[in-house]
Amino acid sequence: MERTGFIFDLDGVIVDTAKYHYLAWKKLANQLGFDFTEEQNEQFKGVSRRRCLEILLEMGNVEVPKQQFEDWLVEKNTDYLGYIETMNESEILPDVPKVLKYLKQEDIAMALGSASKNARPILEKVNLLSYFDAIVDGNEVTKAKPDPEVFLKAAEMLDASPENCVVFEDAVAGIEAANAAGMLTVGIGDAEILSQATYNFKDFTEIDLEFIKQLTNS
Ligand code: B16
Ligand code: MG
Repeated sequence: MERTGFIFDLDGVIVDTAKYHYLAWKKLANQLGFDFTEEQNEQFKGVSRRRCLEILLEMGNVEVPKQQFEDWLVEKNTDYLGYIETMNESEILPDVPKVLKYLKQEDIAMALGSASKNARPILEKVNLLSYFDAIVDGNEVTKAKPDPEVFLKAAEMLDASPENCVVFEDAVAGIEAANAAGMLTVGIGDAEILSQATYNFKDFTEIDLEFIKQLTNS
């Protein structure tokens, strides 16, 4: 079946912003009197900011009044924005431009499907915004991954039917969401963790253009 819509997650697929999310969450955890490890940060991948804070507070056994919760959300995001301020093209993950350029040249519709509310400024900073025909991010969805909403919306905006779409994702919740949307899935990262994906690659350096070509024609 011909794939007419290519949908990409952002954090962990196009750029490695997980490290900046980690630093900002760690700072907040330390401030609240407990540590937060990189291993624990794995659970935060693809998860909304609000849900991440809920999990963080559960980890630290911290009970919090509603307004304080909102303030910490703002504080974490302010720190995160400070980290991503200086991002540039050098932070695009290896061989991602190779694939985006090929698809653009072939006139294949592309969308971003991300849980992040900061997706647009990040794409601008790394100079990739112009590749995307549609951006669906954390500002546009009401139900977070693993709900398929983000990807179904992206398909709609690309005017492609879900079964004609392929999704590139690094998070378990993202693969689940794309599978639930009836799309073909490409897991980027650990194949064991992302075992529900149709195809698995460690990163884009493992993906050759022949594979992408097959997806667009098969
Ligand atoms: P923000 P993705 C996700 O992006 C991140 O993986 C996740 O760690 C983060 O909490 C979430 O975005 C929300 O990000 O705080 O910027 O709105 O992987 O779906 O592109
Ligand atoms: Mg991700």
